[in-house]
Amino acid sequence: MAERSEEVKLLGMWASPFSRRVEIALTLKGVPYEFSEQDITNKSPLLLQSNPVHKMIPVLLHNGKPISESLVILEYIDDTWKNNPILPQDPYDRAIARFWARFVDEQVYVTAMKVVGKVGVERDAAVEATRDLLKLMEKELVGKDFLGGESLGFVDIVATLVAFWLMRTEEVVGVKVVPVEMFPEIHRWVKNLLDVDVIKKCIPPEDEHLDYIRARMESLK
Ligand code: GSH
Repeated sequence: MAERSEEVKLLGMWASPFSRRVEIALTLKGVPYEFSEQDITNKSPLLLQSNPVHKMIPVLLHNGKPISESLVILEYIDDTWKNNPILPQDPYDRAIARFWARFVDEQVYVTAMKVVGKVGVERDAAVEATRDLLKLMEKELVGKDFLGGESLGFVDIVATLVAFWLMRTEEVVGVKVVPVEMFPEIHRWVKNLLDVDVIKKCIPPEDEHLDYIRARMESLK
């Protein structure tokens, strides 16, 4: 738990899967925080000053000190507030968790973005490439309730991007990237996630989120 004198502030954006990861981790730890909604089309001086390298949300301000990049922030939270650990304790298991987290961001997210950004044959190729990556995640879930094992962990928090961003985006784009027949384990995992109170509390409400994704896609045309 955060000490009373601690100041924890999250510069985030309600619809961002990266920002939601940080909210999940803070909520799981029971750390009280102030949420500061940022307009990423008109960045605030505080955001620019706190993350001068990437100029992106999320940024966690802990007693005024900024930490950027959601994976780095998650590790900082786990290192700072020791209750309800997010990463496994064993060094090998920690390395494997970090490996899959990077896989989600560097492979799945980057490839899935092309499904949104491309049309025609290029989109079809991006759908296939995303599915090839998700098949690896599907295999990881066999016999497990969560990517972290028996309970929600680091990789699950990171992969909420697949559950609540990719799987909502595909609805808006109108292309089923993760069909249940092809990915039964991923769909079972999404159900398990939705049974976790912290997740229920921390994911963006579906209707508003779908409207947001729709509007954002229109604005990108
Ligand atoms: N790798 C970053 C992380 O994990 O924190 C990605 C964060 C990110 O993509 N943030 C987006 C952003 O701030 C919002 S979802 N975009 C503003 C911009 O690109 O200028």
